[in-house]
Amino acid sequence: MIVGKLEGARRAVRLQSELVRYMETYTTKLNNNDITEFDEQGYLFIPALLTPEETEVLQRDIPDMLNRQGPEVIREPGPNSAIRLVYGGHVHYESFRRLSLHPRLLNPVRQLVRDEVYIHQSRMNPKPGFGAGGAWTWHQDYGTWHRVDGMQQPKAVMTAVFLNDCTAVNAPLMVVPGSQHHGLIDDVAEDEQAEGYALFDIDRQTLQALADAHGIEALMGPAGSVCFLHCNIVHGSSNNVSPWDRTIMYMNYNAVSNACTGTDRVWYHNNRDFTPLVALEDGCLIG
Ligand SMILES: O=C(O)CCC(=O)C(=O)O
Repeated sequence: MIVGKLEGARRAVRLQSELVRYMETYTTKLNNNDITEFDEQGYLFIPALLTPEETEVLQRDIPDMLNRQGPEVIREPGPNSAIRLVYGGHVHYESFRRLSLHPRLLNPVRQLVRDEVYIHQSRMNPKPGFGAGGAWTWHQDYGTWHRVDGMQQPKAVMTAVFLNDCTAVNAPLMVVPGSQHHGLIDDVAEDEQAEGYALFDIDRQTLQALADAHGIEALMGPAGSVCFLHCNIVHGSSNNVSPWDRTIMYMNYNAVSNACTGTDRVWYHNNRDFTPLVALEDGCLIG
């Protein structure tokens, strides 16, 4: 079996009627079943929420992002290593600014958070192939945002926008469904490898218990898929030994009523502009 092509999913994407259905549904709002699924599972995965044309507009800016030289670019440990993260794309690139205001992201996020939202941070994780893109140990993003940025409540949603196909073999993002119900986990250690960003690794016993109780799901789908993730969901990923890159853009939104009180980190980690975001038109990426 050739894994990594996702032909079935792609065929579905090509079906115009299917596409129109997605766009009409998600431009306006999530239905009650979607919201219940998110509240129970801690994530809501929508395959091909962006069309191939829209996704291509975003993909075009990846090479330039990978050539940036600023402190917002974080490398894997070691000399001449690959890029692990690029923060702040929604400020530096018009395409990602539009993505951050896209109604197919913003409207669902507002519904899931039950509030107006602002961008807490955005980051691209390119996870290149041939082993260059490193693993992510199991963690909760709220762990960092609460401990470091002073976010008071877990009223934030991460959106994972797939810029490449994510398959079983190119190190997909993995989640422990329902783990957000356990709240902020205290059994953590600050990751000393995490230079240029902060990460709190969940200890093995806790992860074992959570995984035994809830299982682990890999998030897979074609480029353009989007997953909305509760900020307390436990997640991680392995390194990418396949030949295919696995780039995900994370747009992370916080409720305006839950604005962070910390001021230690720079804007691209902890954005201090809490102005409620206003969605653009649905065609904003290609218009
Ligand atoms: O993209 C991945 O594989 C994991 C990234 C992640 O966990 C994070 O940025 O918090």
